[in-house]
Amino acid sequence: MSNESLANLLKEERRFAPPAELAAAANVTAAAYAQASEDRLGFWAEQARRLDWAVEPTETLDWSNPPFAKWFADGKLNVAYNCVDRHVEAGNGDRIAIHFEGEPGDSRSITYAQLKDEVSQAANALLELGVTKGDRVAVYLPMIAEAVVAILACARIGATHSVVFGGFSADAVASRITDAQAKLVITADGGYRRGKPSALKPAIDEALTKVDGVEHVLVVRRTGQDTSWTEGRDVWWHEITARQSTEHTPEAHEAEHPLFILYTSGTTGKPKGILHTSGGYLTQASYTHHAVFDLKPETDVYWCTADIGWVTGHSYIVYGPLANGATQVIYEGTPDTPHQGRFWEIVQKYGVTILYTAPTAIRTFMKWGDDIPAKFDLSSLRVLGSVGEPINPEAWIWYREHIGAGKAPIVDTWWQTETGAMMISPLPGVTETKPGSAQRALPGIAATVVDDEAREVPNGSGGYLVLTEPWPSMLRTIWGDDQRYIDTYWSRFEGRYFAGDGAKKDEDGDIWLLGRVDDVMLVSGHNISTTEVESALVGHPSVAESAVVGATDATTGQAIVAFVILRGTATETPELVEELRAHVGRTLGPIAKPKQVKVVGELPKTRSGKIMRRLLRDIAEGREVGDTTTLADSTVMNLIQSQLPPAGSEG
Ligand code: 6R9
Repeated sequence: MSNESLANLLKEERRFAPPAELAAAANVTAAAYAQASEDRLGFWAEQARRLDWAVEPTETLDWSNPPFAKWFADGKLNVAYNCVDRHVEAGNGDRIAIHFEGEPGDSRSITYAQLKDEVSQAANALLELGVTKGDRVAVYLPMIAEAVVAILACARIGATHSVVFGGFSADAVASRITDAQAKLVITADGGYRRGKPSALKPAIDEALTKVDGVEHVLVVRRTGQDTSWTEGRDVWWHEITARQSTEHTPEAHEAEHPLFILYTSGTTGKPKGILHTSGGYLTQASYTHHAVFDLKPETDVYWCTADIGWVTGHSYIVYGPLANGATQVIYEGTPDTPHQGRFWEIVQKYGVTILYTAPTAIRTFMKWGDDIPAKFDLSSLRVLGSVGEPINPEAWIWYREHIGAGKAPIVDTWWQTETGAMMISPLPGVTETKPGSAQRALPGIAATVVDDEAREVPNGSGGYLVLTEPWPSMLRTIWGDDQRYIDTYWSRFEGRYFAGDGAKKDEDGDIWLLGRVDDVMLVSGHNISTTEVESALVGHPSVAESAVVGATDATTGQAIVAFVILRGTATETPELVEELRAHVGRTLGPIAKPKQVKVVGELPKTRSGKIMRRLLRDIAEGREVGDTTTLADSTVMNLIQSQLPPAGSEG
């Protein structure tokens, strides 16, 4: 089944050569692959020179105690200096670092010189509040410029930040603060979402009734809403920063100094505190941002639509772009406030040239209709990125045609919180792209697909994605739990990093991601990937989105249950449900035909847009729905359940 279905996926495959103009002036050419494969460590040592080091490293990789890596270990640098000060010193202080666009329509443009002053003041404020190098600071903020300033201020003084999604509940925040033993929390009164102020501080107040050790809460005033106040503990950001000097001398920190902890989005299991350090992380974040987006800092306007609380916000809003001196847009709100063209209005307003977003957003835009982006001038866009999930070929083609004017190359970037930066992706000036494939490991990165016995699979076959060599921005451990780090990532296949994703290599050796292995279904002895069935369903003109799970079945082991959201014009009928089942059967083969197709209005997703199939499995198997703390919208599960007949009454 698996090879056959891949062949089906590829049957209608189209390939797109890089635009000649882009290729001719590309930051990175095909030569990079050859250079890196001849001397991988030499290649990364050269990339490390993209940064300004206070003490240049002489060592590249120390892998004497695997899986605990040290990169550039005898070097010293200040990450915030690299992201801000050095651009000012190079004469680019007047360049815009951040165009902030608030949801209500307020906006503010911040130059690198201003950013340097604000980061220095915030760093001085943290010092005044008793935060020192090695302390942990929790950050719980909306998508506002102060989030970037707060993160860089921590980096500057060597405090390790732990950013927690603004959408997480008090309990989720409390457990993360406790695990990291944070000394200070930076939050805001609230932020704007869907046209109204949404409070943040009450979740911190509640969380702090459950944890010890937090001395101060630094509060950014964003919405001006009423905010309860604990005298002596709470401090207004604007008051304390205003009285600080704009001078702060950045100290050089060791390359392996802990930069941040980020708890994984947690579609399954107890959250893991992923630890990233400084020099190797910044090297790869900077290099990949330069190579994969072909960033020209003098002329490009870059926009990553991720939330700052997700690793994409860390590596591709804060560290990568700012290390590279980029001008970028940060948008606070939702894509449909006040109207469904808000993203395209922002692209037009700022002349965005590089856009980085997620497949879930692209499918939503498809659902809203082609006429919406068509109303705006998107001609500035020259590179389009995708991240977070496999992008199905239909969404890929739509993105290219309706957003990229049929010209802009799409870079489908595979990576994880754990990898810190991009690992598998096309290069926009080099790769002939294939809709739906992340294609090949970036220069300096070693990835392959193996079977159960850790044997590399031949082209045209599927298995598990593994990384076979250490890389500079790799996680160093799970905070406080080295054994769990070993067990989770390095025990499944001896000496190799197990990513937890299924993948296939096509006849050219290009990699196609197939979703989390926990989600793979076993139907009558056949492995079937949720991604492939979902992709087939979304290929039907009536389907906007879908999520597929395997539910325990007495006859087949697991049976395929598909949840679908219909497109605006389609209505649910027994004939349509039958037609969708038949459509999957025709596309992938009869074995992949869903046993049930359930039409729903919404799908449960994390704030970063990943479908929480675990919760759908609970529904499909008639169980009580499990832990929903990482869900973006906690009402979704009730909505889905109310739309469906009780379990057991059908199929
Ligand atoms: C950056 C990020 C990691 C998981 C990863 C995989 C999925 C991310 C993808 C992709 C297919 C892509 N994923 N990018 N799958 N193609 N381009 O998303 O980090 O939140 O830790 O999630 O996301 O399953 O293992 P994180």
